[in-house]
Amino acid sequence: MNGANAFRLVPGGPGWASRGASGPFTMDAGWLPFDPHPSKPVFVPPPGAVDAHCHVFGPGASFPYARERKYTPCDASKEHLWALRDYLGFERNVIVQATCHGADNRAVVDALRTSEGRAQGVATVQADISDAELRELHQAGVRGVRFNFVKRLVETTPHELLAQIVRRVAPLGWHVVIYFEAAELPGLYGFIASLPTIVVIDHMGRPDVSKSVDGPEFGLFIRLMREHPNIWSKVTCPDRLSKSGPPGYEDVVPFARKLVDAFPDRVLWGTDWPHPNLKLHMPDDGGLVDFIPRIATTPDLQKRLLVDNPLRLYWNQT
Ligand code: 0GY
Repeated sequence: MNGANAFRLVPGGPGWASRGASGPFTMDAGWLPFDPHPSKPVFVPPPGAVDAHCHVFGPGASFPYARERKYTPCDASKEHLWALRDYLGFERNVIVQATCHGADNRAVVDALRTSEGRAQGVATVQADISDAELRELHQAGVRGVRFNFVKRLVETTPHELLAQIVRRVAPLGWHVVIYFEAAELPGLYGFIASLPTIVVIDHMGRPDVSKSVDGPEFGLFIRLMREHPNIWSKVTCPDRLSKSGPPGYEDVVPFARKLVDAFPDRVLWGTDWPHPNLKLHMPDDGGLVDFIPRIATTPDLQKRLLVDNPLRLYWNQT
């Protein structure tokens, strides 16, 4: 993209739409690529805003997808991510390692290293990772590890192995990001509560939003956060949780708003771009940004959610 052929990648513009997977890979049949025409949001994020949950996929020709993956996505490059960041009015990203790359963090590390300090990351590591490899990830901007308990995405890892990983990364000041579905929380409660680091739970612990926000299922999640001041939540992915559907995702609002109101200093927000594994609809990324003021209803709550909290956790800025 240099010289006479230079053009600026803009969401919805030339070169934006997904071309599928590259290299030796074929995108899964039925896979929905990211929105080719995201809207420009009406809500303007405060200066310094961070998209604290997003991914890069490949491109497969440069960063091969993992052998053990459960899906083959569309390529979603760092250049696309930076263009989306600018278009949506954000300044920084937290890039989370996705399961299609297994424990091979090269695509994320490459994005972090070339982000000019505007992206930090969350990696997937195995218990036998060397100290030198951990240091290298830290130098690139990795500040957390992700444990995934969603059975359609990964094979189960014993808690003891995960605890070993925590013992390795805690001295670096890293936190643990955990992805599970609400039905699994009773079985995971003790393990999560035992973790000594900051713990960030993806997508509000994936509540069943057809149940009451004041009922026992979400009540257990609230109790986990209330009893453990080291536990944070991402108020992300209305598109994954909603049964009422787009564009309003009305049924998700009470859940996210409850967390933002109760724990304003322990919530994060992100697009989840490029939205892996959605089969029914692909969210409009601009529409997701316009969801923010419905769950963080004052400028103060919006600033904490989008700026203060992620800068404290990922950039060590208080
Ligand atoms: C998400 C959600 C999903 C996928 C992954 O790492 C992943 O593959 O996290 C999902 O399929 O629910 O947060 O990206």
